[in-house]
Amino acid sequence: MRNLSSVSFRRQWRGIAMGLALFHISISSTFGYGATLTIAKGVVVQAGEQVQLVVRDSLNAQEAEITSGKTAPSPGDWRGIRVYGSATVVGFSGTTISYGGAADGAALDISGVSPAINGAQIKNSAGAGIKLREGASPTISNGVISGNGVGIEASGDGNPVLSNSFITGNLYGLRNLNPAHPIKAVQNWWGDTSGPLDASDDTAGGGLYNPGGLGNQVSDGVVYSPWSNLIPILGGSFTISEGAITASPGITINLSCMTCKEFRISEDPSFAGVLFQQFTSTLPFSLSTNDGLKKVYVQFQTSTGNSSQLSSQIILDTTKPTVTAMSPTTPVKAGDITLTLTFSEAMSTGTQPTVTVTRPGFLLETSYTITGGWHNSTTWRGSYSFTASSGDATYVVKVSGAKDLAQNAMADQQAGSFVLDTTPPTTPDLTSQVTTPTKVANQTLTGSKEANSAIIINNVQRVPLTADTNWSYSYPLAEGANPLAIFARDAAGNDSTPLAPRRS
Ligand SMILES: [Ca+2]
Ligand SMILES: [Ca+2]
Repeated sequence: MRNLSSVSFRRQWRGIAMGLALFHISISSTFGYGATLTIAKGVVVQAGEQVQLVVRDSLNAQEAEITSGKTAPSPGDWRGIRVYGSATVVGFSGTTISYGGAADGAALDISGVSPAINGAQIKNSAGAGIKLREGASPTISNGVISGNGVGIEASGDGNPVLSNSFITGNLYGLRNLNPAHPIKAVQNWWGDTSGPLDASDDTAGGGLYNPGGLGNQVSDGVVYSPWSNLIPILGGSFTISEGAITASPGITINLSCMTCKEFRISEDPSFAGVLFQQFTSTLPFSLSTNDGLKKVYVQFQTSTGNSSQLSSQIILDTTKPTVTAMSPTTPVKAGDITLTLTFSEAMSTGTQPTVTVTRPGFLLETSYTITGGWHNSTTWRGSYSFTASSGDATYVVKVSGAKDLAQNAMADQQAGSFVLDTTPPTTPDLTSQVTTPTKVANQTLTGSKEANSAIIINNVQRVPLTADTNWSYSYPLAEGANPLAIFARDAAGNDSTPLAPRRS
């Protein structure tokens, strides 16, 4: 025997298949501080022959499996888990412990402490499934205790409580070695509606007697009545492999239930016309074909005919996303141009679209790739630094490769176009005579300009952008000197050189 205590301090076992534990594993505070082992959901611990997991401090076993390391396991392949009274925090939640109990031991042997054992499966132990000693008073609920030599064996004067559990297929169900100190075990399923077999008539002493019980056997000192006439539905749950959204109506349902015999699936909560089928852990299912939010209902049923129902939901989206808007829409001048694309729906922001702007040419078109990223789930922004040498033209924006949340890829799309104009307008002309000095406060200024340009006088747009080639403006003079800076501005925002400074 060898202790691996030093490796187990404050350790978490995660992942799948821990491999084989070849030696006894002791969780104990040899060096003066608390040793904690967490066995996380999904971990499989395979115990080598005669291995025992000894808990003197703290064990948090979640939905993990602790089982035989043999490919063809059988009861008694390993010893089991021994929890000593020194243990502080111990819990088993959804844990499966199987094929332990070698040497007439127990899969789970607890002395003097009272861990919560909820939703656990204790199966196929050669000896006891659970052994309770020295006042151990665990609460065992929603458990499956099956295929063991003895399901639960209690000695001492503890007050364990067993409820809503499935106790079948054990050579002996629940044995109380100290019947003078009864154990509370009502509302459990013992394998038959007739209840557990209690062949010992101790009714004279206040005990129970159920010689006709076809379920697992119980000893005196077990308060098993009332028992459950129905198999409890334990661990019933399901998930949809595809998650919250899918691009295809064909989905995969993953089912789990420890005690169910049958199930059925439907988008109809009344399951009209849907038959129960034999329980299986994975099943393909076809959603109704129209896009939208689908509610999926699963009903679990046991062999006693009771059922329970759960639902989940998934969005079916078979529609490819598109770009619905693009900016800029007006002409742009040289500089960093920000291109904004608006998509028809929330997008998968882990995927970047390929965005190019293309200048058509007689022989060869020129393309620039826009780099950018998602601004939010529906908006993508990128930029490119355009110069006069980029080439003035109408640029076509092409977008491809973006995907929606269901991973539908967009079709290659021409999202729109914009004009790059890096050429300033010609300097406007001023043909009206300006008399200076003057006593006329409003001077009408007129002249010629390039079509599609505005006239800016002293940094204020005085004449809006029009196709006209003449302009006129009544300029209000201030008292004193009125220097006039006049230039033209085109639609892209390019400014002409100003007219030579005038004074009025
Ligand atoms: Ca009895
Ligand atoms: Ca879509």
